[in-house]
Amino acid sequence: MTVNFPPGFLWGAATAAYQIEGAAQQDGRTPSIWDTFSHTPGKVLGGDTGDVATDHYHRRAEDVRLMADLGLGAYRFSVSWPRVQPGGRGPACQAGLDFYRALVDDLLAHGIRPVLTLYHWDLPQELESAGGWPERGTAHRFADYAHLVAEALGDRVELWTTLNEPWCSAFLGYGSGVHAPGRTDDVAALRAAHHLNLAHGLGAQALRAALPSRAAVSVTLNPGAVRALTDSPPDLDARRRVDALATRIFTGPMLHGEYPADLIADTAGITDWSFVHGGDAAAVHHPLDSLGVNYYAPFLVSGQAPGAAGPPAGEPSPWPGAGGVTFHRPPGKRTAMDWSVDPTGLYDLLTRFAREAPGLPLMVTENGAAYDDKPDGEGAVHDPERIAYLHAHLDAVHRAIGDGVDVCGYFLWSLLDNFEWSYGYGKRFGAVYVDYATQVRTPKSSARWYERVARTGQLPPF
Ligand code: GBH
Repeated sequence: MTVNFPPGFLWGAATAAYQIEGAAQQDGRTPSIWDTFSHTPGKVLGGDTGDVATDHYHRRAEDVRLMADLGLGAYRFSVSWPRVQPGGRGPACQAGLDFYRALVDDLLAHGIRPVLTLYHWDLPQELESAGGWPERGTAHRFADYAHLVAEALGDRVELWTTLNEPWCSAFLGYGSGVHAPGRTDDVAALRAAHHLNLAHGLGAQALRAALPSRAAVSVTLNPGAVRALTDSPPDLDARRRVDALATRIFTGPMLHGEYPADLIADTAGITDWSFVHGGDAAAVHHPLDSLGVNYYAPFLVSGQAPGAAGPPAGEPSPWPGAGGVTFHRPPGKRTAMDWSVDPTGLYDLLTRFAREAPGLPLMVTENGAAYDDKPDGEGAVHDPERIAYLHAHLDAVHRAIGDGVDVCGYFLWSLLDNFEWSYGYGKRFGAVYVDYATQVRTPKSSARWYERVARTGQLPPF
């Protein structure tokens, strides 16, 4: 049976500025929290930094030609805030804007739709030094930045995304501290989550005001596909708590105009949420043109019976208010990240949002896997596991579409091997292999497989 996707379905690949651009100190760019973090010993594996990354800042034209060669219809990239507005406030940096304008022009010249994300985790360090996302002012700075980029690129970019995965920014950045800025403070993490919601709302309003009416405004989340270990009440309660902290803390205000009552109750011992001002919920609840869903792997959780001893206190965690929850290693195949391979999680999320937000188109803005790719004697890179991963997940997307879910596109993470945050360059997610010593790009066999899918709109038999 051939698996056909609807006509007009967007086939793309995704990247993020800090992971690929390099040129960290060029043309007026100031440091972001990821420059500071990666240059702090012990924070990133191998001491890797994004100083050079895949040198995309200098190889932009070549990379766009590569996308065209791979038959991509769309490219999802992020703008580096400190490159276009050094220090995070005040006037634009023209050289920074010129880079993105040239990128967008190259894409359009090759018939590739630019999908622009304003914030993929690289907060200007100056704003972190002033308090970062736990401070309300950062949301207002973000809205100013959104306005500035919309003024510069609004004539040629039609798909706009405010934030990428605010969960990671809030809870890995300020809760567990494994991402920049590396703080470990539950209250700060919850405040950050709210101010990211607010930044999304104010940013979306700023975009609407500056963009032509045909432009679409979206946000990308990494909603949790959470499974309970058993059907026991404590396990189901653990699932509810993790779902609130992973997903509903964002979809509550963004899609429904309020924070979930159970989330407020679960976190009552940590904060009274007085940082949520009257009017914030309405600001966050801005009508969206689509919702971006990033998916890699599910969570498997269990709770504890009433009266059981709690987990050791004091361990930094990205799950404030979910102290009694245990995270398990799901059975089955895994990737080089040690994440399990479970396409049903993607199907479950897509059908859930179709029920929860009827009429809101969904877009899979990231999906992919890391494997230990190595060139063979001829320099070719064969990655059959990645092809199997992509095939299975695209099949899940197709199944959701068949069940009536409006999914309008799919973006493979990632176009290129790149700086995988706290794992550095050791983890390769690319469809294209990068030899970091020479910056030579070699499409892996998965890239050629994906090219066929993108060009035909069809999954080949497996
Ligand atoms: C995305 O983050 C990012 O948007 C992208 O920049 C990144 O390169 C890509 O994915 C690959 O990592 O941490 O073991 O509990 C995804 C981050 C991955 C965070 C899954 C939560 C849950 C499994 N998410 N993770 S675990």
